[in-house]
Amino acid sequence: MIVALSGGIGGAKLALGLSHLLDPARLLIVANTGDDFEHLGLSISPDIDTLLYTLAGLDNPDLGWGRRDESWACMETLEALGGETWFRLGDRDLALHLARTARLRAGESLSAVTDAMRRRLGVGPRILPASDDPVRTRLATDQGELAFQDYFVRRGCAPKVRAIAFDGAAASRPAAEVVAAIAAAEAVVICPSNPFISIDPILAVPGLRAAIAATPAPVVAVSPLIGGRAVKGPTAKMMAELGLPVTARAVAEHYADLLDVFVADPADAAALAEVGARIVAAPTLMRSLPDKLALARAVLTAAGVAVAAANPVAGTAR
Ligand code: FO1
Repeated sequence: MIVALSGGIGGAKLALGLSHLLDPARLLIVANTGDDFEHLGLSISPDIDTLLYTLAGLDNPDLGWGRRDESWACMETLEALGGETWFRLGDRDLALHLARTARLRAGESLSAVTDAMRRRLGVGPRILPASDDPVRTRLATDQGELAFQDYFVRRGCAPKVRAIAFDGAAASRPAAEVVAAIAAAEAVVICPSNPFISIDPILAVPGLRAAIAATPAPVVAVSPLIGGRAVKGPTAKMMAELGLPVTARAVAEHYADLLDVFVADPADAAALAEVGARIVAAPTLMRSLPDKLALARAVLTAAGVAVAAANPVAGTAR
């Protein structure tokens, strides 16, 4: 079993690449839930949904979130009725939130609901939240304490971040199977997601960081920065505001003792010489499917995992 920790768009891209190289039963994706929130009476889990849509081939290539072939009739109508439309929910995307919210209200766990949606959308690899208990990223900023989506969407990541906390993490328990899967893994992959708002909320679930530190499996992280710049999102800006050097090295050091291997873009690999982990240089910008396959292959090879020949696993999203 390869266990991949993922949040946001970059993580989902590598997860897609991995899904093409591994039989579905051999890949477990652990999703960040720190971005989750209740909105318009709906339980929204953006990073789970980005994974579901990406692996189902339904992701919106322009937005990076939500569904392709979307319509916005509900948002337009809600606007006319004076409802909140700052968080854009497409008509088809809304159906997923309605289905999830109904099942959660009926008492199903987030893991169970996510697995039901995965099967309905024809996604092969399992996707699990890091925890079924609520973990919510909150940011202390120059505009006060902000909930994640308020910071990220409503204010467009403009506030200056001073500190990041994960409400509920201390009381949260890892989702069933995640700890066992990590302990028995062939490899653990930390995807090129924002370390602070996508990976740290996963590592903040008691027992998960310890499980990763203790597993005999190689732990391989992929840098989300290229040449000191984030591929997408606020990673670089956030690092500067947190007083960290905006470098791949600072990311590797952030994961500290967890890493066996750190995969960085050739632009950064040279400056990573004496970092504790073994450094592997590989192009980390993923625009096309071949890019995603190549990085996934480099990651698995770095972890010593034998992968199939060039032919992608049949029936997986493009
Ligand atoms: N991101 C935005 O920047 N604007 C939006 O209106 C927006 C809506 C949205 C709806 C559903 C969903 O699953 C994700 C959505 N996102 C939106 C992305 C969301 O903020 C995620 O938290 C980011 O992708 C970071 O992981």
